[in-house]
Amino acid sequence: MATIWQCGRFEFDLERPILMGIVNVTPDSFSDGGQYDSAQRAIDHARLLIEQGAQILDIGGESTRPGAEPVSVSEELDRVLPALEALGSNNVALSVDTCKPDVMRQALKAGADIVNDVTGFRQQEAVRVVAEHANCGVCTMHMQGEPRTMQHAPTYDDVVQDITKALLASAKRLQDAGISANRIALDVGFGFGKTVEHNYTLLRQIGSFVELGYPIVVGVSRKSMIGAVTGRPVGERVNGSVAAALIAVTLGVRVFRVHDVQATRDAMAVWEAVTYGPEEKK
Ligand code: HH2
Repeated sequence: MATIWQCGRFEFDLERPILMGIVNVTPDSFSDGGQYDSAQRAIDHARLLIEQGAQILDIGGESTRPGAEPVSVSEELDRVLPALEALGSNNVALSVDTCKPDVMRQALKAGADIVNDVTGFRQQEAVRVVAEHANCGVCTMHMQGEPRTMQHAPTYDDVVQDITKALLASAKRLQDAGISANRIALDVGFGFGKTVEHNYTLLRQIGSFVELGYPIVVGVSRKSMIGAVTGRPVGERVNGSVAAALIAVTLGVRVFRVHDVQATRDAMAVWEAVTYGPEEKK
């Protein structure tokens, strides 16, 4: 199991769980419903997530939900750069959620510590951009197909084996370009070209991904796999999402991409108290 994750200015000790708070600077993300569609609102929301205990902010300017409108490079930069600039002095790592090499390049120049690519660095240019940076973290995620069509009958021979192979191939491409293994985190990509059954098989067996030796990022927060088994709409999936994160931490996952930082933090505090002994907070 990985013990550290090198992310630009930060080196995360993966003994303890790390929360990556989601900051959407998009008018159309499925879960915020456009609430944080301006940079200023996103920045205010990010500050709240920091107070609640986020150690990483994952800033995204393009929704990846099925059917979302594509966004140009300049529009995406207009959304994410003000947030990166405003949040750079908060002692929190800044991640940029993008699959565009030009956005990655500008975001890294503006101080981003992590590049999170939901397409798993499919574009060789994206690999080059992160390889040129001395020590940024990278999160490479598995997605079957393209966002617009990925939920049309996704199929696998063996979902765990197939995704393991794809993630190891992605890590190898990054390492072949000169990125050290301790900078690379893997993410199975819950909901990205997966049925509810696939998602729960992956969660049940997430420990086998932990054994690959890279930090594993889990992003299940408010997703349809939570809605599918609770019957709850997006705004009422916090309890189910926290339950899934808690299951993942017991299986060795240490990095959680979440909307509900406070609720997840509290659950992790209880897990840490059981695992390491209680530290009382006044
Ligand atoms: N999920 C979304 C976006 N980025 N990145 C990683 N590494 N893992 C994920 O599971 C993941 C991700 C979902 O994106 P979107 O549909 O825009 O919704 P939101 O950003 O509100 O989660």
